[in-house]
Amino acid sequence: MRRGRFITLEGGEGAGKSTQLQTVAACLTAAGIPFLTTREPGGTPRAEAIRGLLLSPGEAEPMASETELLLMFAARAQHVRQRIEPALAAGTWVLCDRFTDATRAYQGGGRGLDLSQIEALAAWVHGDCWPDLTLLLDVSAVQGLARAEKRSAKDRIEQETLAFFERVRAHYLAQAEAEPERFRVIDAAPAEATVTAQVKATVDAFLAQEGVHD
Ligand code: Z5A
Repeated sequence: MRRGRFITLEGGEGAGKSTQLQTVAACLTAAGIPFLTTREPGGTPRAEAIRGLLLSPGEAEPMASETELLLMFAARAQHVRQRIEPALAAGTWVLCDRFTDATRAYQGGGRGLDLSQIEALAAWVHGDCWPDLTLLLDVSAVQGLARAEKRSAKDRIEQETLAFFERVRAHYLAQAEAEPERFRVIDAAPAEATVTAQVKATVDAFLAQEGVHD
């Protein structure tokens, strides 16, 4: 049985990940590939409960950055063991809205936590289970926040400053530069149809590379 492939979508607030997840899903469906869609933090009942803790706006007690980091990895441990690894081992592809690159960007770039500790947690929690393909939807923090604001009330992390989201974006772009074989940077600033066309072309090229269209 050939192991499934692991595809992630990343980007700042309002970059269009949820929207473009549907584009990737349509490409996989058209190619006849069995896949599941999921998200982080979350993806299993326990991990979704941790998501609630992470995103509910703070009452009197602020959340320490270290607590935030450890809860992200607590949710991820559950998700990887219960859902991602079993699916990949069974030959099912996994299409996930965010993964550890988000921790690097938000808790590392945004919060300024020690990157070597994030890498140590990643190695402990998911070893060599890394995405095969990561689509980074890149848009300015100002444009992304404007889109996200139109959609819903702000969660705890969305209440951060513009400078925080600018650091997140810079960190994502640095990661993409450091791992060009895994990342594909998509310009997410244009209208939705233009972004969709870029995503479709990128996923189709990946499928060809994987021999899916042979
Ligand atoms: N987080 C973290 O800190 N560390 C971690 O390790 C992980 C996560 C895994 C929850 O993530 C939060 O957790 C998130 C990061 C943090 N922080 N915050 N805040 P999430 O992915 O569930 O939530 P999100 O980042 O807030 O996603 P989002 O706001 O839902 O954005 P999106 O999925 O990228 O965008 P969208 O929903 O597809 O689109 C937003 C709106 O823009 C919507 O109305 C669309 O119709 C519209 N849209 C989409 N594309 C376009 C284009 N091209 N033009 C115009 N309008 C568009």
